[in-house]
Amino acid sequence: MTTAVCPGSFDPITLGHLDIVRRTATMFDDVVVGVAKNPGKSGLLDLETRAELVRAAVFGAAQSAPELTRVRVAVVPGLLVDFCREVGAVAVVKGLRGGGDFDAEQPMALMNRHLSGVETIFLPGDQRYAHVASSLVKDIVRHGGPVDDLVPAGVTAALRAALGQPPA
Ligand code: COD
Repeated sequence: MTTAVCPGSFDPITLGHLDIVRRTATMFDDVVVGVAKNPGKSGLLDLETRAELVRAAVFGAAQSAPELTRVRVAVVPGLLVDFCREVGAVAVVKGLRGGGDFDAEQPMALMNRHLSGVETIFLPGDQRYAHVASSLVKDIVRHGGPVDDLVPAGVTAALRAALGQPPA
C-alpha cells in the first residue's frame, strides 16, 4: 500500500484544498490529510475544528468522488517528516497556485527530503480555484461577504462562530 500525506493549515479548508486531496486520492491507495500549525500564520480556528471541517468536507464530497473514501484526517503534532514516518507515507503532496507557492514550498520540500528522504510531489492547482486562499476567505467572512462557493459546507458557519458573528 502506498500512502501520501497532504499537509496544510486548512484554516479553513477550501475547495482548492479539497481538489488537491481528491486528485491525490486518485494516485495513492491511502491519503492522510495532515492538519498542521503554521508558525508563520496566526490561526483563527483551533486545530481540532479544522480537522473536523476537513473530515466533513471529505465525507460530503465522497458521495460524488468515491476515491475520497481512501482519505483520513489527522493533526500533525510536530515535524512533518515525523508525521510522514508515523503514517508510513512515501510522499508529501501539495498544490501550487503559481510561482509564489512554488517559491515558498521548494525549500520545505528540499529540507524534508534532507531530513528523512521523503519526496514532495507538486500538483498544479485547478484554475477554478487559483484565486482561493484561506486567508482571503477569512477576510471576506470577517466583513460579511459571501464565500459559500469557495468552501465546503459548514465552513462558513464555523468561521462566523469563531469570529463571534451570529449564525447567518
Ligand atoms: N489550490 C491549490 N492548492 C492550494 C490552494 C488552492 N486554492 N490553496 C492552498 N493550496 C495549497 C498550498 O499551496 C499548500 O501547498 C497547501 O495547499 C496547504 O495550504 P495552507 O495554506 O492550508 O497551508 P500552509 O501553506 O500554511 O502550510 C502549512 C504547513 C505547516 C503544512 C507547511 O508550512 C509545512 O509543510 N510545514 C513543514 C513543517 C515542518 O516540518 N518544518 C520543518 C522542515 S521544512
